[in-house]
Amino acid sequence: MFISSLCTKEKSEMRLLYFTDTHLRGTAPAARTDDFAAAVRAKLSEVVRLANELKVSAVLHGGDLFDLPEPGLGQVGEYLEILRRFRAPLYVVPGNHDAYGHNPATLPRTLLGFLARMGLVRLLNREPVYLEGGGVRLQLTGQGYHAGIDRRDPGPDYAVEKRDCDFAVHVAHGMLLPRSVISSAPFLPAATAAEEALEATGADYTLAGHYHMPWEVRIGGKVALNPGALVRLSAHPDEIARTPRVVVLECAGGGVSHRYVALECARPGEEVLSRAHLDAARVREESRAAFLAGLESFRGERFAVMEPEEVLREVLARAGAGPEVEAEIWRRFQVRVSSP
Ligand SMILES: [Mn+2]
Repeated sequence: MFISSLCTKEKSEMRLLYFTDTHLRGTAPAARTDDFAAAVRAKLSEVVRLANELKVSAVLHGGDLFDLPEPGLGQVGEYLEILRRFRAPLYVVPGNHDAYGHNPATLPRTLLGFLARMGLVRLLNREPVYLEGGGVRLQLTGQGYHAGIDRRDPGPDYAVEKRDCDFAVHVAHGMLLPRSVISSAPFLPAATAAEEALEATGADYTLAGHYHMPWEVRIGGKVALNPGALVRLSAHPDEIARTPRVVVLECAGGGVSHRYVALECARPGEEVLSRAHLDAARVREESRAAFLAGLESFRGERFAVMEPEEVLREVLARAGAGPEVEAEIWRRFQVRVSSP
């Protein structure tokens, strides 16, 4: 009797692992100075090891699994080999980068849609999935990115009804942010206040992806959070300063809680991100502008057209070269033009 109740208590728990915005791709971002592919492989391996060690019931991904609808399969194939080692099913909401033109209707012809067809990932939508284990019944829903998200009432995208379960978790790929962040970032084209979403939803946890910086809002017993992108792609100072992490949700003893796990393999931002490419791009832009300005003055002041023959004719006329020199120049010009 005592032993059986102990066992029940011990078993009465369920864990989930959540990570987001992996942006898997075949090329390295310009801001990265390290062996990017090796860094991504190490991160994914650590996440898989953690999920398997914790014996999670499901792994959740908040979208932008891929950086492109059809990323390079050589590199991404290596990443997927690692992700296949999750012992628990991998649930994903499609992010804007996973689809063409940010349009979820294009998913069937994307890599994410293909993986879902093959049964290698499961796409989460508003149709609830119920996970049961250790005396816990958990409701899982998702909302992928679409053109109207964050441009309408939060209800249809961020609010779910909690039905016939102990805990409800909703995963969404959209610009869900704390009010304080929205008011300090007026450049955002559209955003939804996490506080409003929490008021509207029945979910215990609302897990967001899309914004790459981490945040968390708690109202009453409900939590909305974004652990931040798993992979740092830009050299924004905030990106350099943060450590990529995942979230572990634990349902136990009648309650649900979460903790962040920072990736051990993630190196300090200064070691893997550089702003040098931004400086290089600025210098390139300046020299391009200078070149175009020079070209414009060259055209305007000296030559009406840029046809090589016309320019050469003009130059010869001004130089006052004799007929022999001119003939030789035209001969050489012809040779140059006709050679590949
Ligand atoms: Mn993203």
